[in-house]
Amino acid sequence: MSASGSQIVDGASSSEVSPKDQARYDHYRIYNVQFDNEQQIELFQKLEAESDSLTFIGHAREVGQKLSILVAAHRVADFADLLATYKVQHRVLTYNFQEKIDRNMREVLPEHVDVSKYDWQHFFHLKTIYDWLDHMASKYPEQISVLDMGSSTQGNAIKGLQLGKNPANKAIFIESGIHAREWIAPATATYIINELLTSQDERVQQLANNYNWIIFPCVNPDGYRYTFEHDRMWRKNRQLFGTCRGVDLNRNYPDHWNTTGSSSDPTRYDFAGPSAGSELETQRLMSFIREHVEKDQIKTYIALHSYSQMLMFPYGYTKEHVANYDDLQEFGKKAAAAIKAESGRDYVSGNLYETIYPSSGGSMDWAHAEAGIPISYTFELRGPPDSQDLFILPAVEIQPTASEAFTAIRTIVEAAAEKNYYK
Ligand code: 0X9
Ligand code: ZN
Repeated sequence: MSASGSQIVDGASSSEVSPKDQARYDHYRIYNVQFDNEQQIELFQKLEAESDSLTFIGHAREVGQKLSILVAAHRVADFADLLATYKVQHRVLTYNFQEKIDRNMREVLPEHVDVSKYDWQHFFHLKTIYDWLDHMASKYPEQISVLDMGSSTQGNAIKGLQLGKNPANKAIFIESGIHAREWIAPATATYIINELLTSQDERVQQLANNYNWIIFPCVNPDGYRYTFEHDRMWRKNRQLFGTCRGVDLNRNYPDHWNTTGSSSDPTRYDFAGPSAGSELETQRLMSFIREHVEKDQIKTYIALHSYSQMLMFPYGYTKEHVANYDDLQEFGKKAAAAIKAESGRDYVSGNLYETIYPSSGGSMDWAHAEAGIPISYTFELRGPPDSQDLFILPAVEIQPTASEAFTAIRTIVEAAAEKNYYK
């Protein structure tokens, strides 16, 4: 090629500004389907296995089940034809998913924004969240220490805070952001930190004084960064497997690993990994818990996710009941009632297997069964199960969502205290 001709430089023409390497979802539709018979279920199981242009939010499993599916623009005609041919009940929830993403990206403050701008009306990059953690630690040196689990697969720190300095107190552990695209989870974790440090509410102050809190807002930092830079819908970590990437870290824990509701195929959203506990992020969290569970007397483990508005306890891998099932059920119901009273939102409570879907290798099951943490929950925060936004929650909902999540945690902890779990 001649020096004056258009040259290929880094895969793009040198005379043009190259567009960013970002996944786009223009005219992608969200369908919500309902299965009325076994034939439809088989059809959709086959469809999910065959197609990488349909993003299933869950798997087709049972009659009566409703499922949201993100359909690529070029598959819309074909997909609509299938629905008609097999008489599948459905609704279109969203016609152009990219619009949701565009709106959401306008709600992000720039990465290098000053931490004084940190709030719960915007979403924030990993760097800003970490700067804010450091800022809070320097503002409240008596009550806070900065924690670092170690680095992720791609060398990002997994940072958190420990709040409360009375070593006699029992500890509550909050894990957040294991799924990259669930941005409301890290935002909720920082909201809780802020409330514990600044709230004038007596109930909150009691919780801050009577318990130590260990909070990691972003336990999948590589995935979280990737959702800002390249693909808003990324879920897993960024570990490389030949032609594709990512382990679902919430399928990677060594408790009945890869037995149900997970995949052995690295192209899938719920890939369990090549072996139990294979991922650095999983190992970091496990070592942290093992090191601290006795030392810091961690009695409560809360994992924050979205969406579907559910408060779930173990197990995920079996419908068998945990030893303290009745207590966890009672605390969950109380927490859902407290949310209803606060915001009017409906949250469903129950064991994970029956409430959302069977799934193995989740952190909560491991925390409860292997680490012996009696009060363990996985929260699915807003929106509702038939959300038009999927994981793209509007920023105006951060504050109310985080507030109701904290209300649920408070309710659970107070109810568990009455039953002497923290004695
Ligand atoms: O599938 C998941 O991992 C969770 N739902 S999400 O939409 N946030 O991805 C459900 C809970 C996971 N299961 C276990 N903890 N076992
Ligand atoms: Zn999740």
